[in-house]
Amino acid sequence: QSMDFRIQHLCQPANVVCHYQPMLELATGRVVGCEVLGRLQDGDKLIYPDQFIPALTKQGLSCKFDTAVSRQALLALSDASLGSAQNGFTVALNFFPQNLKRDKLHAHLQSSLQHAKHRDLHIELEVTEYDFSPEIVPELSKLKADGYFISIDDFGTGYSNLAMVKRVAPDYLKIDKSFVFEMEDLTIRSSLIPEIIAIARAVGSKVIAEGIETAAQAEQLRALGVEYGQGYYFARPMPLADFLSFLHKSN
Ligand code: G
Ligand code: G
Ligand code: MN
Ligand code: NA
Repeated sequence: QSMDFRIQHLCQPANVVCHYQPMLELATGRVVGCEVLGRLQDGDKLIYPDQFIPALTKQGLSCKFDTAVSRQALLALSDASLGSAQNGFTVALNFFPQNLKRDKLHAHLQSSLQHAKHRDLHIELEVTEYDFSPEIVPELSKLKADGYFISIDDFGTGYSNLAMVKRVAPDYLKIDKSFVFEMEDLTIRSSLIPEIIAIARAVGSKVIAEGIETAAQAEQLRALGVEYGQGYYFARPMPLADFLSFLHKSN
């Protein structure tokens, strides 16, 4: 099919564009890290994951893509001036589950990992709850022992087994944005967010809420004890230069 062919042609490191979305500490408003989101440059326009991920995975290009995004982001952030956020700045990278193998990760990212380590960047590896399966647990445990932070993304939408979640003891659970969107229409009693927070506490994880679009949501989440947040209310995912000026203005 022509879309598949187009993606195969475009999926080269030179066409990969990283956008960075700030992650804030809700209690202080400080930017403490960012999530890296990959796009593909197609002539003068960008194409977004929804449009290329199916073709990418179908054609076995998922590793090529994850590697190109991670390398570009780690090298760029290792070189950037992060101001007062530089100590322990957290870089969250999304990975397809098949690429979250420790040996594979080290083989593909070695020099960028060296740079990141040198700059004291904390690397957070995101796996969606949907992809959280028994086979991945031992790999996540190894990665955690190596010093990576692990987060379960889109939490609340998948089918994870809590015993498995507890075994990994992820550093972060990321509350899926659908729960944040519906928050204002619901009373807190009917929202699942307090239960998600309780699970996080039980397994020793901190909580990141994504999809925060209003001040009211940010405040409600902060009051519930959610530590970190991301969303359009603070900033959209954006190119590196814009992200760095946002960071310097905020902190
Ligand atoms: O910002 P946005 O529309 O682009 O992201 C849509 C989805 O694409 C998200 O679920 C995100 O996890 C996924 N995604 C974005 N960048 C990457 C990447 O570099 N690797 C992987 N595996 N998924 C990504
Ligand atoms: O699935 P994952 O959480 O990795 O991807 C995050 C996705 O959410 C990206 O597509 C990103 O652009 C999007 N996103 C980030 N903040 C917001 C927000 O406040 N509102 C909405 N609608 N989408 C958001
Ligand atoms: Mn994510
Ligand atoms: Na998510």
